[in-house]
Amino acid sequence: MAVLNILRYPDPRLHRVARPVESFDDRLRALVSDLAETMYQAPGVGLAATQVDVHERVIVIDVSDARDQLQVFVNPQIIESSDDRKVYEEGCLSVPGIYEEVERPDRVKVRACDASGATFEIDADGLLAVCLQHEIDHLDGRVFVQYLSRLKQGRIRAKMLKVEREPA
Ligand code: GNR
Ligand code: NI
Repeated sequence: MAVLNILRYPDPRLHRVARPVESFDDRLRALVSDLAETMYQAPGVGLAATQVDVHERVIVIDVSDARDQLQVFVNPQIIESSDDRKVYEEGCLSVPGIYEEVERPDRVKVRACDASGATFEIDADGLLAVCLQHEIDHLDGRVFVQYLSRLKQGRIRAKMLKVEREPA
C-alpha cells in the first residue's frame, strides 16, 4: 500500500489517453489498493489512475459519508446518458482550490469490470453520476476545466503555475 503523488494541472501527462487493462492480476489489485489509499488520504470522492501518472483505465470512487463504500471500475464505459442535464459544482484533486460549475448528463449507465475481471453494470445519478463522468474524462485525458470558457481556463492555468512556484 502506498499514497501516490497526484499530478497537477496543467501537467501535460493529465492529457494522455489511458489504455484498457488486459490482465486482472496482482499488479492490478496493488494499483487499485494504492489508488484507494491515495483517494482516502487526499481526501477525494474519486480518483483516476491517470492522476497518479498510470495510464490504464482504472477508477476508484467512494461517495459514501462514512467513506466505507469503495467502488472500483476497470475499463469503464458509459453505455447510456440521460438527455436531462444538471449543473454541479466540481472540484478536482489535480486542480486544487478550484471549484466551478459544470453541466453534464444527470444520469448515466456504466459498464465496467471489477478488480477480478467480472463485468457489471450500474445506473448512477447524483454525485456518483457526476463523479463517474469526471473520472472517465480523466482516463480520456480530459480535465473538468476544459468545459469552462477559455478565459477561465487561462486564469486557472496561471493560478496553478503561480502556486507551483511558491514554497509549500
Ligand atoms: O474529490 C473530488 N470531488 C468532486 C466533487 C465534485 C465533482 C467531482 C469530484 S471528483 C474529485 C476527485 C477527483 O479529482 N477525481 O478525479
Ligand atoms: Ni479529478
